Amino acid sequence: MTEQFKEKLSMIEHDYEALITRINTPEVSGNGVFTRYKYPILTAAHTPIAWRYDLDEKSNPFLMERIGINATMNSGAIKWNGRYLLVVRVEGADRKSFFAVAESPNGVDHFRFWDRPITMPDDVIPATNIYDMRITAHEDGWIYGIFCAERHDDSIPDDLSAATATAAIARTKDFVNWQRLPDLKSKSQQRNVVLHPEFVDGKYALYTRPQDGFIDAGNGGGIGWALIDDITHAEIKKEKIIDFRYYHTIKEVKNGEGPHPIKTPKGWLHLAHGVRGCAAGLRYVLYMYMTALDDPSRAIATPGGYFMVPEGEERIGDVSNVLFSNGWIADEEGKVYIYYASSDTRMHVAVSTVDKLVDYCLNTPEDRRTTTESVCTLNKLIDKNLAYITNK
Ligand code: M1P
Repeated sequence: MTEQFKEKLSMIEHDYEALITRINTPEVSGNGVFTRYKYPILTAAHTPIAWRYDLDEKSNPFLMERIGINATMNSGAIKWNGRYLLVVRVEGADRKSFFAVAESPNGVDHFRFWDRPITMPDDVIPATNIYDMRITAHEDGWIYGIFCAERHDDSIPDDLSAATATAAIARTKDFVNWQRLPDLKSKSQQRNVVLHPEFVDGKYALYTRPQDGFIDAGNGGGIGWALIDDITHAEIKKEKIIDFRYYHTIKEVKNGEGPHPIKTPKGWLHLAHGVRGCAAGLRYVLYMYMTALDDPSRAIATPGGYFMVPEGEERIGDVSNVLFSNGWIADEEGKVYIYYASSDTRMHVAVSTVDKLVDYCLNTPEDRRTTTESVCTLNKLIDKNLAYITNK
């Protein structure tokens, strides 16, 4: 190895280690509901050097990157053997996404990718692209990953952008070896499908997102719910909408379940994304809702408006003005680590607690869907505060 090559390699390795071991710090300001952290937890530069460079001087004398990585985004999450694991959607420069596990000892920094990406077995009909895995440690003992499998829509052969979205299902015990099950059978296209962690009426339960086309939710209506007899041949026979879209709200155009809900003594906490159109294109924000413990499909709290929106550098990326979350972890102490991607480019964490999120859901006024009602809601709080201040 020449001195020059050695020097360049050690610089690359040094910078990489500095990035991986960088301490993340909580942002001081905020709304009290959650705390953002200063640095993204995963970027394309966090992917291992051995994935991007050919380290042999003979075949790569200039030590240039050979395989470009474009983004690290929409990640499933789970606490596993005491470590915070993300199943990251890594997108190559070739626009293909794949899954790779990154783990951290504390949930907010030191995320390091495992040596190899996940080799996901293909379905009977191989997909062109797979992405956005939701992870569920189900009470049946398996850890499931449900993700979108995208294929060209061959019924429109002349349109190179025509695609179909299907929910693909796989399960694992160790995140290395995955057993692929048949894709979910559904009358409509599906994306953002999530497995509920418990049996409901003795069946597997799915949050769904029926959609008319690959992009358009169309008449899909919102986030759906379906009970599944056999997860090894999953088929939606009956589907109902449990979280509707409405005109002039943050979810007017589309919505989709995020990670599987967190069980709390007061109900199931849900995180989802809502999409609206504007002159700048589509705007993706995160919102929350809660459902009943005895029936996870029955809403008991629907706080109005968004929970989180893109801020600062989060606003800019491959698909700007997007926050998307498909992973969160509630740990033993009641802390909640919300993992979210900004603008389809990088991963971040925000930290809250189960108690705060339940309080947020139960006490944030609903969206009553007109200006008059919003002003009325606002005045109620002002009246209460004025009375409180006067009587103090
Ligand atoms: O580009 C924003 C998001 O668009 C899609 O989400 P949805 O199906 O809700 O519109 C997905 O492709 C997602 O990966 C992406 O982040």
